[in-house]
Amino acid sequence: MDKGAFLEKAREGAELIKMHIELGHTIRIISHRDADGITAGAILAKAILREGGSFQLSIVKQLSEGLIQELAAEKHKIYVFSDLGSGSIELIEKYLEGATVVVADHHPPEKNEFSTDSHLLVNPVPFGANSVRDLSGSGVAYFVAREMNEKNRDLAYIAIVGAVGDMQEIDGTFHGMNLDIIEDGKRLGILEVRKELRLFGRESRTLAQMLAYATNPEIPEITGDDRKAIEFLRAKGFDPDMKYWQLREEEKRRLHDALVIHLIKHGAPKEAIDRLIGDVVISPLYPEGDPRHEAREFATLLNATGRLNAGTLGVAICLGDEEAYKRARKMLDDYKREQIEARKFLIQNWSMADEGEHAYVFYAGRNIRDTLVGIAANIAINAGLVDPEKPVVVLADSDEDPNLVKGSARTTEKALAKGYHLGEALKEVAEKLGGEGGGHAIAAGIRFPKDRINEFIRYFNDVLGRQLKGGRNVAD
Ligand SMILES: [Mn+2]
Repeated sequence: MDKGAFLEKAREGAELIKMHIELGHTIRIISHRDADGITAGAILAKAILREGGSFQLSIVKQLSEGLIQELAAEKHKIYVFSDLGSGSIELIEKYLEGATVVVADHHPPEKNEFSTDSHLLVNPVPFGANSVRDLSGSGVAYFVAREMNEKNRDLAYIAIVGAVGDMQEIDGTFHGMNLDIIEDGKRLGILEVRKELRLFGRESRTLAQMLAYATNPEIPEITGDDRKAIEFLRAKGFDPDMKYWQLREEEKRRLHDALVIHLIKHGAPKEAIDRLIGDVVISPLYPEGDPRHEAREFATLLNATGRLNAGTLGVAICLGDEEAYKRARKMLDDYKREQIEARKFLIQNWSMADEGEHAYVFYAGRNIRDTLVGIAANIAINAGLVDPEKPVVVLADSDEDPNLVKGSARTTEKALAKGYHLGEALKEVAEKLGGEGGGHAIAAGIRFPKDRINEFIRYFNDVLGRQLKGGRNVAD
């Protein structure tokens, strides 16, 4: 890729932001709610603070037309979009015409440049970068920040956490301009890249958990089986309760060898082995055993704050706020506990579910939080409580409005093959009940008045029945 030309764009973006800081304008930042977007937002925020500027930041799930209109109504002089915006160039031109806009993103853009002079796209893709491996949104933000001030090189670790969150090194190694960020970080002594076991949990999981929950790659006959994981580790002379970070270098090598041999024996493909041992980024800025010490665990923590609508808490964590870190940890623990309790409640009370001709409907009242109904419906399927060829709906009282229930429908590929489309079904039923509904064929949601649950059950079964008779094949 043409790095020089890309860096020139980053410099232009930096100049625009600095100019508005000098003018005393608040920099309006909008960033994506995954780990990449959260780190990108944090990098820009830190860079602005460093120049003595002020910012206002939102972490959002996506950039819709409505949101851009709302942003326009705020009437800021400058908007900076990070890890999003490349797919909304025309909408940005339409609604933010009078303002300065910098889009610092890595997604393939709608077009290579804005047509408005005051709008700037900083994106490596038009310069030949591969958006999924050469640079992430946090990386683009990093280069803009570095052009604002050399000191911002100290954000290199946060930038790499974002890259890892986007799985830019999924094949086991970093590529493209991610390597330049790593160089900066190494030079400052704030990060290290090791050839290590890339399974999740270096800091916080026991070796047994690390292997039993391994998904990327899966370990044949061990993934999903705690007992087998423990047996494997004991047989190779490891304490299954130790954590990876506690192993001596020689022990790590012995574990790698044992796992590679295990994979080869079970006929795993070469790329699975490449992905098993590879680049792992750690930072001496945090103590060993702290999830922030290793990039993947840090990214997972940030992703979770985003999903719980607490992305700005994630940003605060990136900025080094210890209180924010503690609050996020507690939030995640609570969330995990609620999930476990929801699962227990569902399994113990499943006999209360209404089994109709085409669907199961389970009303949980206030016993399951309305944010967990989708997870609950999946639990019903995965725990074997239902016939997998019949869709499942879990309903719970709405947290926001006591007169409403919120529901999620889930099903399996097997059921879809029969012709069901849950999104279309819930949309139709919601219209009849005076609610809102829709979604994908396999997963959909609905909200409707609580006193109409019985009608819901009847209509939903009817609509699904008609879908079968229509004999339509589903693609979604
Ligand atoms: Mn991204």
